[in-house]
Amino acid sequence: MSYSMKVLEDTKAKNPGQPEFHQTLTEILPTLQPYLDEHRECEKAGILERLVEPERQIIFRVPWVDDSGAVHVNRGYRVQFNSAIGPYKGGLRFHPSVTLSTIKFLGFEQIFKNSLTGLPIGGGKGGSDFDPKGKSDREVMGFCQSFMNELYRHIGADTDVPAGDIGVGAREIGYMYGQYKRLTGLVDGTYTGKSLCYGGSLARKEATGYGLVYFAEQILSSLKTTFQGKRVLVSGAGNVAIYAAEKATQLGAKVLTVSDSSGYVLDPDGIDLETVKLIKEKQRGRISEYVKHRKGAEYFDKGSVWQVPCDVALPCATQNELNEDDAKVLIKNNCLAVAEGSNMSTTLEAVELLHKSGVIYAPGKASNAGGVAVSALEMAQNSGRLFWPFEEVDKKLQGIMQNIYKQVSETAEHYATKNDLVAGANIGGFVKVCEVMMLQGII
Ligand code: NDP
Ligand code: 2IT
Repeated sequence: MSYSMKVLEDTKAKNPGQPEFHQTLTEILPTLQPYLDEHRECEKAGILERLVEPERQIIFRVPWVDDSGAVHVNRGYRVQFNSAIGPYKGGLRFHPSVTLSTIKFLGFEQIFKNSLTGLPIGGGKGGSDFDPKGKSDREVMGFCQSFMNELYRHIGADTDVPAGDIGVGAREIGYMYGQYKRLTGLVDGTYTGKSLCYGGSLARKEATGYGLVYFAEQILSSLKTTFQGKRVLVSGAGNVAIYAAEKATQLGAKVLTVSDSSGYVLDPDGIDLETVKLIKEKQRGRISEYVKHRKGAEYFDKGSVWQVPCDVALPCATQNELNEDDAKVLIKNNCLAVAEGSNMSTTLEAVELLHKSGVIYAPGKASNAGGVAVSALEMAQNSGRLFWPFEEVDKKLQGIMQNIYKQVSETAEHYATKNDLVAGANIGGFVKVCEVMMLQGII
């Protein structure tokens, strides 16, 4: 058995009941073998055994009181996975489905993603099974303050810098950063995705979605085409989805769909983003309300966006939202590319099918790295007490996404096949982390 397969089997056995973590290990570890064959010293140094074991996992109680006076207890997590190349960096997810397995899969992916950005950030992730949906601002504040009462002692500008993810946006970050400041007395920018008026970076809100489209633009360019006139499917209607749809539209594409966990909207005239922003960013409403604002649009509470014929698919909601049956429909409809905005959007079976059928598939750790990249730029601005204009951050983001595509596609060509962006992203992200782990000794 190869080194990577052995570590895969051992790690799965050692971490039972963590299906999402097993899935990311299964996707990543075997693809590293060609590099490990060339670099036998990695096995001797136990690189993989150390990589799959988080440096630290923090699990804590988060008690809070709702508006009726009832007491609730949620579970909080921060998994500090790997600090080889910089402070732990990664978002916090608040969603009822969150378990240790979810946070470990996201944290493991983050190690490779952050390395691909070329910036000095390690991998971490956290969150809670708390559901902010339907809660009052006071309840969300109470929860965030309680969450910080424990988390604050584990984070810092040079140790671990959290950010947003599903269910954590500017409101939650504001409440958490406020409490962090109160408990530590520090105003050191620990947290990214902050509002602009207290240290946030311009273009951070847009960064993941715009970055995704900049990455997909590179894929289309390799096929000698552009976004102009393309039919694009976007799933989700949150931060990543909205700004992916915005940039694709700016580049001349027609975005046909958006969705949330209740259903999806098809607008044959192209999704109107002002309407989506009003419903989702201002009213915190459901996407079904879209059809009240736009004639000709239809709402479906069954099925998925992937049934709609398209040229490019951009999943931007959550993990495993695109399965084998969806992949079959995309292939039948001659879709050119699937680029992930969400993390691990696509099941392993669907990825294999897309790859075999020649649909170019970009894994999230490469194509959605724009968010964390601009987070690292926010950290840089905070430590320099600087504030860069939108155009400057956006230009840097474009350069970073182009570099990631180049690095990933060249690595794929060297170690696997030209369009195997999975192998390219995994090996591309691994090399730097591995080299640093070798240099820093057995820790
Ligand atoms: P948001 O909370 O802003 O939006 C999430 C969207 O996805 C909502 O429309 C939500 O619908 C939908 N969704 C969430 N969970 C499910 C589910 N179980 N089934 C169906 N739909 C679901 O989150 P983001 O836009 O920030 O994140 C979206 C994805 O992008 C996540 O996978 C995240 O990890 C990834 N990502 C985010 C980055 C960022 O900077 N924010 C950076 C890189 C990746 P509903 O309202 O009904 O729950
Ligand atoms: O998955 C991700 O990369 C994020 N949620 C963003 C992390 C960050 O630190 O900006």
